[in-house]
Amino acid sequence: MPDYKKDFPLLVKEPTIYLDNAATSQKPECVLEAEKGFYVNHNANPLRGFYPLSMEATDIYENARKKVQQFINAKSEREIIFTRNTTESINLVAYSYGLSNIKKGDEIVVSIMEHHSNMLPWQMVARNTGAELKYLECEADGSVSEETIEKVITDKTKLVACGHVSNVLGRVNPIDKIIKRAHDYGAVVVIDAAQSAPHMGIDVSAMDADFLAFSGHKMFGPMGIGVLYGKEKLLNAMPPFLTGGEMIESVTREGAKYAELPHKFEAGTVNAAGAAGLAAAIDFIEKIGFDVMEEREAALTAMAMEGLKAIPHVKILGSENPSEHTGIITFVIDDVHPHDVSAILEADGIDVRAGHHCAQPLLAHLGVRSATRASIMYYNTEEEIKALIDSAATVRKRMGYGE
Ligand code: 7TS
Repeated sequence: MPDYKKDFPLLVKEPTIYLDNAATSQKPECVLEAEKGFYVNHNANPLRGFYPLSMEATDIYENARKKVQQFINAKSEREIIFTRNTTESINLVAYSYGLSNIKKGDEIVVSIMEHHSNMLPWQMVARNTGAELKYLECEADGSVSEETIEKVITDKTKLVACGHVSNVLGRVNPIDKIIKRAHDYGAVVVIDAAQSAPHMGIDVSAMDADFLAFSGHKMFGPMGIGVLYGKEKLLNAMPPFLTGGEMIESVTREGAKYAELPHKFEAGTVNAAGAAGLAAAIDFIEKIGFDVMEEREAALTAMAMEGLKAIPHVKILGSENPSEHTGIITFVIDDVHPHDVSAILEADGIDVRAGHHCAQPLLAHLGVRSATRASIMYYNTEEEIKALIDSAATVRKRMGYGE
């Protein structure tokens, strides 16, 4: 197997076994160089000056937008808004689209699997408009049945918010069915692709999503740059989210004429260095190939699940089938708090996540207060997975239980 870690300076330098990739991925050298290269060679405020340096900065920023457009197969660059992260992208839709299009008597449907970032903004919209919030429930294995979709999405539904892949269960949601049902009733759909964008190709045109959000930092890019895709027709009709510089055509004492898309939604100085880093991350993904990444991740996930399942008192949340986990394995160990589990794994040099994973309603739905999560990226190795299994197998003993 090729040494995939060699592209990642931190993984070369640190002996740590990094299995918290769903929180943020490590960054390859080319991304670090692209971000640094912006400041070293092209630093000026983009979209403002007419001198060469500023125009170079603008080109880098706008070329990154083109790259994102192609990466997710959007029809136009005007449909790609740069934000700070998934959370900001979803809040933009909630404040701008939600508050101006949803009213009392309408229903908003949110899947119970959502990260708080794709749940709290809709609770806010419901509170502020008087609309009713309904939850799309899932089964214990994370599946969502067609009957559930048909029951909860009705002619009263105005907006559906759903994750592409759950950050706890790792399962790919039936978003084609959800989008089709929502569109049959004229509702718009917001897809949270934070956990899918790093692992699989996304085609917003084929998917027919109305809005789709993801973060650069989970897909090898820098922190502080995220994306909101929105259909041009919808974005055009929406009021700005934030106002101020950069997002205007002209301003008078009385008011302002806003800039055209996409700049209408990008108030203030933009994160051009972050955009350059994200563009480099997309090039990097395309060089390695999602097919190669998916194959590695599937093999490592299967190995981890098989090993963990064989340990007495360990229970994995979600599907039994490793191919339905997108590299995410969330588990509980009887009688041991996940914080203790993660502290023991940490003592063996393994970085995992413990807690509620910003998905408290999902954990409550599954009857679990908190859990430990290992999340895999293609650069992890069999030896690391073996270390995870071996360490997990000792947890109960090290906590003083017989077995
Ligand atoms: N949506 C999903 C599905 C996520 O997994 C996360 C972050 C977010 C939204 C928010 O992304 P941000 O970039 O705006 O912060 N998930 C995690 C996690 O699982 N552990 O740490 C962050």
